[in-house]
Amino acid sequence: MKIKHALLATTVAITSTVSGTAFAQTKWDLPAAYAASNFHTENLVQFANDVEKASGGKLKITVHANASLFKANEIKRAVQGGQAPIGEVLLANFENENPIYGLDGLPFLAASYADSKKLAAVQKPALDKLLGAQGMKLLYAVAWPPQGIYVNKEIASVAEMRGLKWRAYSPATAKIAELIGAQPVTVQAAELSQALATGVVNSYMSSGSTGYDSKTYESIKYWYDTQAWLPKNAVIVNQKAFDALDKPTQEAVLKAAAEAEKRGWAMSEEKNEWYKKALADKGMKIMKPSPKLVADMKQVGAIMLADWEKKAGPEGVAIVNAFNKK
Ligand code: PCA
Repeated sequence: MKIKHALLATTVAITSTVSGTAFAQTKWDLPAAYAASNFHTENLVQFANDVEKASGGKLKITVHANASLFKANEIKRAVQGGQAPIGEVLLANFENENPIYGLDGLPFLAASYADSKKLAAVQKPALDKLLGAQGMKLLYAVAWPPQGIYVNKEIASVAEMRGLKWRAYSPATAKIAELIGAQPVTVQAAELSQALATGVVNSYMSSGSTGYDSKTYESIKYWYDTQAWLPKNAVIVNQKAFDALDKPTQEAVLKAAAEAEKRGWAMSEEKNEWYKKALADKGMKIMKPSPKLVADMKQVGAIMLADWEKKAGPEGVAIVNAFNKK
């Protein structure tokens, strides 16, 4: 592990251009936690290509998909400590560190793309401040498609979900299990296929995207399209690594990041429809949740928001109020 991580340190190599002039090239490894074919990862690769082009080859970013360098929960700390100069994280995974990170992981606070964009805008200054205090910088954030319920039987209410073996990916998804009487097991996306295949879990909430990537349709037949929340992936950079770049390269990174954010949101919305069709083609039943199931889940959301506001205090409440006014 030590040797592998040592290789991640920013490397500067002297590269020759076609014309023969030498220039310093910085190489960044970018740990990411999701499948190479996932739209977030594809967007990251395009971001990396754009940076390389716009910097005239001065900065080369290599994306390492599927948690191959660091586990999902380790990426943030790796970027903070400089073991990785840059990385992609799921913000909601870090709610226990600070509630602000978990704001977009709360059921039914922001449950459409439009609301999710508004939430992202009011959350951003707080995220910038938090990450800044930890020596990092937020480059861009993109929402996953809306979260629904994968379950191995038909359900019409939360009462019918009691006792399910529930895969959680964040503190909030574990809390949902607790509130509905299911048994939470935390499993990150890279290990989800195996957890499903071995029967460690038989239910979870996530997007059509992760159901497709993990081949959930091989063991679970129903997905209830509850459209409960849209958690965001964020690309974060170690501030010192960023500051070490020359000005034009920094600008190239920021410009490519702004474009990646815009492109990523569009991809997410577009692929949401595609993933649902793809799941149905694989034999999965895409279900409209019953009014009772929706009402039950909204109650879960209300409890979680109240808890969140208590933990987050006045700063958090102010952000939620600003969102509600938008
Ligand atoms: N997929 C990720 C997080 C949210 C999502 O849609 C996962 O299930 O791990």
